[in-house]
Amino acid sequence: MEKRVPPGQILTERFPILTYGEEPEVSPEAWAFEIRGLVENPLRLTYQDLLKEPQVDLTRDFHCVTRWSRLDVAWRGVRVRDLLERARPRPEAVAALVHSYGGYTTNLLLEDLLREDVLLAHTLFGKPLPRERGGPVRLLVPHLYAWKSAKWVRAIELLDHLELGFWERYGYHWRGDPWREERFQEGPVPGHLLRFRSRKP
Ligand SMILES: Nc1nc2c(c(=O)[nH]1)N[C@H]1C(S)=C(S)[C@@H](COP(=O)(O)O)O[C@H]1N2
Ligand SMILES: [Mo]
Repeated sequence: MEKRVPPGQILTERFPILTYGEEPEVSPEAWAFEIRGLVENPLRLTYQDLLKEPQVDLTRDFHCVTRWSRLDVAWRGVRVRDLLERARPRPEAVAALVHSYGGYTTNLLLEDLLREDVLLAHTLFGKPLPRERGGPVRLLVPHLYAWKSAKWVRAIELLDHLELGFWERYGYHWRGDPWREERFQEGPVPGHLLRFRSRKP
């Protein structure tokens, strides 16, 4: 049997809610999402637009870096990869900073966003995504720790370097793979990913 629980994680039947700071209030009518930065074709979607895109149902395990894992969470949403293909990232785009309503951010590699199970999720267990879960729409990145799954997602900004997000600036790992226990950043972030190394003087 395939191992389901990453090292150092404890299973919970509960599904805790983890939000740092205020919970933003964003109605479906007010919600809009953008892909911007290093793309040929910047893209903007409303909630209605999102529902017209091809829909994907996914059941995935959810791993929080604070050591709880919840198995078999059922989501529905739109593949980020499909939207990125339409936005056409420029060749120099390697990373993204994800922005949420309320100011939360998290960084990802473009290749992590292009995985087929990365969604803009609007439905959880068959119901509209509740506000406290990031409704109307959150990012789902199930192969990385859950802090990457930005709630109340507002934009993906493509960049030619890694710009650290909210928790990453506090010392969380720049990538966050639960199977490698990438919880905290020990040592420097790989230099080739950072702006000050990628820009020639
Ligand atoms: N905008 C925003 N997204 C966020 C967070 C947050 O504080 N703000 N917390 C992250 C963390 S640490 C986790 S574990 C998951 C929790 O998702 P949940 O509250 O649906 O369990 O959301 C992530 N996304
Ligand atoms: Mo978390």
